[in-house]
Amino acid sequence: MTKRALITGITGQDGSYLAELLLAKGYEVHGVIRRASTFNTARIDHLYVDPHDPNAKLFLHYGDLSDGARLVTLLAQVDPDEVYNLAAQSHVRVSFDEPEHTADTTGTGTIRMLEAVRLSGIKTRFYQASSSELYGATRPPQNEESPFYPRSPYAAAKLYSFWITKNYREAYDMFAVNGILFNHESPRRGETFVTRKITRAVAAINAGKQEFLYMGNLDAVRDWGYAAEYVEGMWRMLQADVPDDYVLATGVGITVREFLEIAFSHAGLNWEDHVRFDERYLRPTEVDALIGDSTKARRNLGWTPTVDGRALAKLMVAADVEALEHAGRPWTDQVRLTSWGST
Ligand code: NDP
Ligand code: GDR
Repeated sequence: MTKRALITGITGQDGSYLAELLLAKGYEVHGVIRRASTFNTARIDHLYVDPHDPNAKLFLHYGDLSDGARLVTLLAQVDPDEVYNLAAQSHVRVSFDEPEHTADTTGTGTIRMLEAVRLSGIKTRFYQASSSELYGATRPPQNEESPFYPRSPYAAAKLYSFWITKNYREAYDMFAVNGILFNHESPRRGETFVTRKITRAVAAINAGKQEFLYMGNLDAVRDWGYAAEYVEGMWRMLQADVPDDYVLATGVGITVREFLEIAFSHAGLNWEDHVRFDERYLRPTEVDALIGDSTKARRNLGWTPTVDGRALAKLMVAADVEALEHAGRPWTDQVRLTSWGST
């Protein structure tokens, strides 16, 4: 029997890798996309086959986490075996500018999804994209037993989503799990997150198209892993015998400053010649250090990450240099680069 999955946030970084993974495993994949005035499917265009083609396995549907009724009709129509709730306003700095919108999408959006599962009467497994931002001010290393201390409107909204997912597991006996994922990156990472902002700037400076890069707090420590490996962990959580919550992390923490050093030197550049400070990139409350302990996922799920932040800096610089030299190339080329870079 072909398994069916529904992914919210399929047009994002993780959604695109997860869709690839599930299609490769033989799933029929349904993605929720937002109606926009311009195309927003660049990350999944290489996977798309005309739905009239009998071999089509990827189907896209309009929907939005702010529209609960639509989520009910969609879940009833698709009747998926697995639901991956990846959609969110996912930028921490932006959540201070748009706290109410962030609460609505990143927080209330999750209860709309869970209620849609319940009200549509379908039997499905549910994955919630929880985050290491939940730990906030808690000192590293952080694991499933560490206390939560959110430090942004984004993290507070994700905290609600974490607990409501757990509550639906206990209250309605749903197979609903939280993946508490530490930062994970790739050549498909959104351009305003710090790693991709740096690697795109390195490529532009290397090509003589840019001179300076304006940055905020360089002392923050993050445990950066590789998105393609993290979506495998999401899938494994939904294949387990018992629903449970898991941390996914590499266990290696480096500062933003070190990521800068590695990224610039990979292109033969000195970061100090090009990086300038701009206070607009500071956050009213910062998360100083996140370094995860993923022992539980390694032991119970057999999940083992192989790419850490230092390797990622090089992999992503190589991908952005290549992308700039061959503007307009489709994402498939970046997939090839990604595989190459991770070895
Ligand atoms: P992205 O920001 O790349 O993607 C977010 C996705 O959510 C996009 O597809 C976006 O659509 C969609 N979306 C946003 N708002 C809505 C809405 N109201 N209704 C429907 N769809 C919406 O995030 P990532 O892929 O990096 O992350 C995936 C999830 O995992 C997010 O929930 C994020 O918060 C969480 N997370 C991410 C981590 C990371 O390091 N990447 C770590 C821990 C958790 P569109 O393309 O139209 O904007
Ligand atoms: P984060 O990712 O907030 O950890 O959330 P981001 O890459 O935005 O910031 C990481 C750290 O870098 C510092 N920083 C800057 N950040 C950005 N974006 N731009 C800058 O110019 C800059 N200068 C310094 C930040 O202050 C921060 O300390 C990501 C998101 O993917 C969330 O959705 C996810 O839940 C968490 O990771 C885990």
